[in-house]
Amino acid sequence: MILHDRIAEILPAWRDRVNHLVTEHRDFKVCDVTVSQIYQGIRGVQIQVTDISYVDPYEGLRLRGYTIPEVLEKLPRLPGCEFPMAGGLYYLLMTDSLPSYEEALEVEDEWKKYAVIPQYVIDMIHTMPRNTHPMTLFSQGIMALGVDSIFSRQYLNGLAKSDYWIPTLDDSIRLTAKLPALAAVIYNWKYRDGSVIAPNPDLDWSGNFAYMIENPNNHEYEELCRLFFLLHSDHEGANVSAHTAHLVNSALSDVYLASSAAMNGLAGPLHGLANQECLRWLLKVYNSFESLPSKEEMADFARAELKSGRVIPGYGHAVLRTTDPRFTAQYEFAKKYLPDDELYQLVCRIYEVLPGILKETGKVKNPYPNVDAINGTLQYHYGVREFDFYTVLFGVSRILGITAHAVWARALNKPIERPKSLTTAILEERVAGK
Ligand code: FAM
Repeated sequence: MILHDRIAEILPAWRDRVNHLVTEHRDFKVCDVTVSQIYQGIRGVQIQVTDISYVDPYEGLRLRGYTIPEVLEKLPRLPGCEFPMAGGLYYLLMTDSLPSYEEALEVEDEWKKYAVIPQYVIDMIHTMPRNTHPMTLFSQGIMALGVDSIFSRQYLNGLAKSDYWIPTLDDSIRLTAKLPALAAVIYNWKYRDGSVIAPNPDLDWSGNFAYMIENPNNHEYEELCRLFFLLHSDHEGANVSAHTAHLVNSALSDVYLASSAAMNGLAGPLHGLANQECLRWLLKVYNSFESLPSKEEMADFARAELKSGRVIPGYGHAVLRTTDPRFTAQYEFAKKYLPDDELYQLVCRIYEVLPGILKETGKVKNPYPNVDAINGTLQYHYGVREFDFYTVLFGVSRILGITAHAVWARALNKPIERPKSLTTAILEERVAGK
């Protein structure tokens, strides 16, 4: 397959670069770790290398070196579509180059071969209690698909270490192929009549999700899916979900196990679940006013929230120090497709006043919006109003990046991860100079 061919072509040069660093500069010190970092989430400690994506504090996310505007401009799109095919994005993440139109289509065609969800997975989901969180169902579904792991089967048969990446890529293509259908099975069962709608072979990977949930605004919602799935596909290698997948996969657990574990991390309120909190807050603001608040009213509301010790969801970021370009891309989408939507207008009003107010606090390092400040508004507009499902959409997209990290970790022969933990007493002795 085209992804195998391209990776096989570029892999020797990548292995040479890594071998050179590890053999010629093995003792070069990358960074120090302080006591406070150990106790505060290993924040800022440079523990990972990944070439799939990088988050620059001032430019935001770069995918394989390309900024979000560049990716949106350069990736191939289907005729009549405004946003790129996810197949082209996956080619970019997996290899280190932009695909041609034909190459992007080839990934899409490969996905179509494996897009259908086996009946046993549907049955498993349908036997769960109705109140099961959709992220639990998503994680379970991914694990259940893993019975067909090619990596796990070949590993038992004595696969050479230098070839681990090949069945990891096979598994990655088969898993990612099924994600829109898996998400649609969960959505239709949790919130609709449980119909299972087969993927439409005439549609691309992203557009198919809109089709399988029978979204009435199909064309525009398909476009939103193309944009959303692109924007959420990766965000460096050390956030909770990416790092979890890397860790689990480093034990040679296959990508189904690793991706499922990643989704369990993404399901946390401090990570992927944050987007539903943002929409909840936006609706709270919306419901507090009879109409769109004036700038002064909005400013008073925000100051009162801060005074009562609450954080303003959708604003701030651990790494970014500017408006998240993923926010900007969706903001532009809304400006074009839903300019009269009142929630979108509220997003604009908040964007006008909130950075100044957060700056007044003197402590918020990034007073600008992150991607979650608008994500839910767009889904809500198109009738996807089940908040607890938003993280599944995030997960569908993020597994594109996670599997690309896994393929490259195996291709570059990264070993099992095993950092060292200390005891409080050891730290106390060290700071006392003993
Ligand atoms: N509203 C109020 N206070 C905020 C704030 C916000 N939006 N963002 C940061 N602060 C406060 C923060 O609580 C901290 O206060 P204390 O010193 O009193 O503890 C201070 O400003 C310094 O924080 P920081 O260094 O600027 O941010 P952190 O790196 O600690 O935290 C966030 C980053 C994203 C957790 C934080 O900005 C926040 O809580 N934002 C609101 C929730 C949110 O939007 N989450 C989604 C994040 C999204 F990008 C994602 O990962 N899905």
